[in-house]
Amino acid sequence: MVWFDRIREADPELFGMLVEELKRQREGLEMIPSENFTSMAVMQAVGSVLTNKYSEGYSGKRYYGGNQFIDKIERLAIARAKALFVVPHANVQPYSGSPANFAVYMALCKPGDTIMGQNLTDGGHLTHGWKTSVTGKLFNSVPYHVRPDGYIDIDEARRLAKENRPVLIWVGSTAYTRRFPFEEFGEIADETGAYLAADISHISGLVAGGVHQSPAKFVHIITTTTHKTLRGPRGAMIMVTEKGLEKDPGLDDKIDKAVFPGLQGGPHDHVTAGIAAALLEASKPEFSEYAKQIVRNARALASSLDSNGIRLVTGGTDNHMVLIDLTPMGRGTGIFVQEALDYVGITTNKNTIPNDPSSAFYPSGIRLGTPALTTRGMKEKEMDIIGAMIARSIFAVKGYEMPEAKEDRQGYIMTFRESISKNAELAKVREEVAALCSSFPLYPEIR
Ligand code: DSN
Repeated sequence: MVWFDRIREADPELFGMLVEELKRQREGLEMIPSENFTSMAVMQAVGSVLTNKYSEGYSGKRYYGGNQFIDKIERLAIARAKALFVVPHANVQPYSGSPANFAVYMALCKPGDTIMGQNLTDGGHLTHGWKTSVTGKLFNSVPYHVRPDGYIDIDEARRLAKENRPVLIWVGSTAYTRRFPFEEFGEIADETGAYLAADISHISGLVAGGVHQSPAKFVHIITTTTHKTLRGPRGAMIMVTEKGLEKDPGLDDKIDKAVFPGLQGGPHDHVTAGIAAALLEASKPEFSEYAKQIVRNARALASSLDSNGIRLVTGGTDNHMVLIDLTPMGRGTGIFVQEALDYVGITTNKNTIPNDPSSAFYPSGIRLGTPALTTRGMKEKEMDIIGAMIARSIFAVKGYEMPEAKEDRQGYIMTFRESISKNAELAKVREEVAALCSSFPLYPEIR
């Protein structure tokens, strides 16, 4: 198969860029925990004729004609989502995670209402009420935190919920490496009358594969993106649970109306087809094995980092993610480590850690994940090697620390960037990364 042949003919400039990105994905280690490699089936669904269609509304109730096949495809995606996550209602139209979460607010809250979510710098997500997100501006956001050991402080969450009586509580986050206490949050919601929404964007593939507890019994609503551990296209879903319908029999309708016409226009039908394809894949025994391997790999990576002298938030992981605490290396060193790792071909992201002594832009952590490498076929043996390579890269840039004075920072970063290309240890790791990647071909069908 020659994948980009028509683009090559029609638009050589764009073709060149696509080829470069494919090469980057093939020749590097993709370790951003929210990224993955979809199957060719998912990519073909997303690149299909469905991108041509408009279909505002829902199956059987559309505003445009010609939707007889779109209706079938959307119903298929919904049926698969309901079966996989064992819920009575699913909406597969949200464009991505942030609009999905905002639709939940639109369905349940009025401006000024109190909401609760995990604090951003404690691992939470922007859309769970952080001050720079519209969700922190429109609503009275009362964040809960993690304890000094890095685990969610459920006692604080309970106390804050009782004191503040939120309309909506979020459980789920983007930089948390332990099991989410869904059951305890369910009790808090029951005790305070709040709606409880689980945002399982990061772990939905682990839930589908049976390696993380499902929140379905404990929460009213579940949101998830579809492109992280679930390994589908970029999109999202909102699901309503049995518990949600018991609390509010009109909740399914409220969610649907909030998505359309409340927030969005026409659904991205090509993505809906990709979601349907991914959900079928996720229902198979091979996917369960994949999910288990993601977690085994994350544990092996954590153990390798630990034995190579790298400190981890909470000391390890229960899921697909590891959060490195770089504070022993100095203040605000996440940017230096991210850039050094980029140089050697390991793609990660700098991230805040709980009680970060630096800022969100120059944080003191690095977030790593194993979903994409696991898709590529890597196992514990490779994680052990990769953990050691990451530790060597971190120590290779030890001593670089973000200047206190803001005006000195850009110049310092420029000097650092120049130094990377002259660093002999990083050059060695870069060669080792390239050799490792060449043994795990990515998308061999694409040429
Ligand atoms: N950008 C996503 C992540 O990386 O976790 C969250 O929105």
